[in-house]
Amino acid sequence: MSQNKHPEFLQSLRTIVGATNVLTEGDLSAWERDWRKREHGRALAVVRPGNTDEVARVVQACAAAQISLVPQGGNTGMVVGSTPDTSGNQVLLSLTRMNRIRQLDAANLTVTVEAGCVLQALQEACEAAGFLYPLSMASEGSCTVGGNLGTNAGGTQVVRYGNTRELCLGLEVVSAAGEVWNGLSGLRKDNTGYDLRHLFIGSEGTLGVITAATMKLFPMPKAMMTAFASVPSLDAAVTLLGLAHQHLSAGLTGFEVMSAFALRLVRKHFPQLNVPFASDDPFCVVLEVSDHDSETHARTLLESLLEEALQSGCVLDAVVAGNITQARALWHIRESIPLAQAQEGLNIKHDISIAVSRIPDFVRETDAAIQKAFPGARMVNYGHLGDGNLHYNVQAPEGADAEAFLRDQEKPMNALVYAQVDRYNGSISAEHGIGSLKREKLAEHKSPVALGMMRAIKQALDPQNLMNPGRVLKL
Ligand code: FAD
Ligand code: 2HG
Ligand code: ZN
Repeated sequence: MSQNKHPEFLQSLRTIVGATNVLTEGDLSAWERDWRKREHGRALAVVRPGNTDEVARVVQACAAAQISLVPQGGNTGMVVGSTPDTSGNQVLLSLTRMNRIRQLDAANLTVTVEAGCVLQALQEACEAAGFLYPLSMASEGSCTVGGNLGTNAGGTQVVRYGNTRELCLGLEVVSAAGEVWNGLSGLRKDNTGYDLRHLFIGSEGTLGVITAATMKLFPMPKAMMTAFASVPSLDAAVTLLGLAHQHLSAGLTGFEVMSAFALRLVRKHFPQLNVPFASDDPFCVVLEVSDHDSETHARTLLESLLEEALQSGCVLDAVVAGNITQARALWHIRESIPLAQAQEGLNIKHDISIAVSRIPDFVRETDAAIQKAFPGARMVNYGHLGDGNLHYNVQAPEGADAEAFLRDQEKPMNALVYAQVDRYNGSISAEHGIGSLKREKLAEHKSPVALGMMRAIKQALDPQNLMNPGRVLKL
């Protein structure tokens, strides 16, 4: 951090947001280092605006001084997109002071909320008013609505409610020129030309700063029932998913898969969590049913599904949570996998999507190719099977130096896995985004026509390239 750089500019920021909200000294690693500890950048200043007008004035000041900025919410992103580069010349714009729920419109089934609101705080406020805000993920205690929109986050309820994009009806955005676009209409129908909100959702802060959003709400289900089942193979997990769709239809609200090794890491690092089935069946599934009738009805549906699955052999064993505490405990096991991986050491992540029907073949083939090319590499395969989204992650061989593994093997490992993803017509980023970690890969795997249109949009909306430059696109 250099306090000698740009003194007049920093003074203008202090005038806009107040001196206590322009941080230039002390330990700023909470803002400067990414969650995975992949990069540690250096900011000119961490700036914490308190309202949309302040964001607009900060962006105007940056534009006038030709200083780029990086929007940040909870800094839980997985692809190094929310931290500054190492130049010490970027403003880190933290939205976390803007955390108000502006309006909950019960009749319209919408909530309008500021970008810095923590996801869990939003879920809880909606629940207190009798509504469900369904976006859910393990980082919900820290990630923010702005970050969810910036990355078009997915999570564990997408199979029923869709990802963040599908939940969003309108946005308020500060453009790269520092103008405020108020698109918080809350309309479910509005065909008046290009739907601008979709440009900003998933743009990872490269087109503008999202300051507020109007999001969809749902009636709170009367009952939610969770089961944890072991399955003999990924093919069986896919068969079970098909059965679950048939039995539960829109009542199926979660369907996650976890490999035996992923669960072994949870047992090792969080022994207090009581992972069911000590045996080493190849995969387990967490599935959830939500019901608008009654708990009895939900249980009957779930038990009839599991009965058929046990009889057909696609489920080997199953437990059904008896109450909400047990259900949370089962979900907690699944949600602890990324943390168990982090405890085990630095690892290579592949957040990929492939048509559900092709996932078993993909995994069979790719597992074999990896073991041939990287003997001993430990596959940590889990994820949102209901959405065709795997976290096809790789941990260094037992006892190996994880840092060296990452340094030497990440590139060839990515090349192998992403070539397979291409063969299977999949995506190299299902829900985490591109950030800087996958920027080069995007250029290799996206069509030149698509990349050309993306660059044209970036150029039109951010001609000075000041909004999170170097993320998503290589210009
Ligand atoms: P940040 O990390 O702060 O930012 C992410 C990106 O959005 C950056 O590019 C940033 O510049 C941009 N951004 C942030 N705020 C704004 C804004 N106001 N305007 C414009 N751009 C903005 N992700 C999933 O999709 N599904 C999961 O299941 C999931 N589980 C996770 C579990 C764990 C344990 C962890 C650590 C992460 C997980 N993530 C998951 C990744 C991450 O939590 C999500 O991407 C989340 O949406 C990021 O929110 P954030 O507020 O932390 O954003
Ligand atoms: C999850 O689904 C997150 O748990 C994190 O998306 C995935 O750490 C990962 O690879
Ligand atoms: Zn995920």
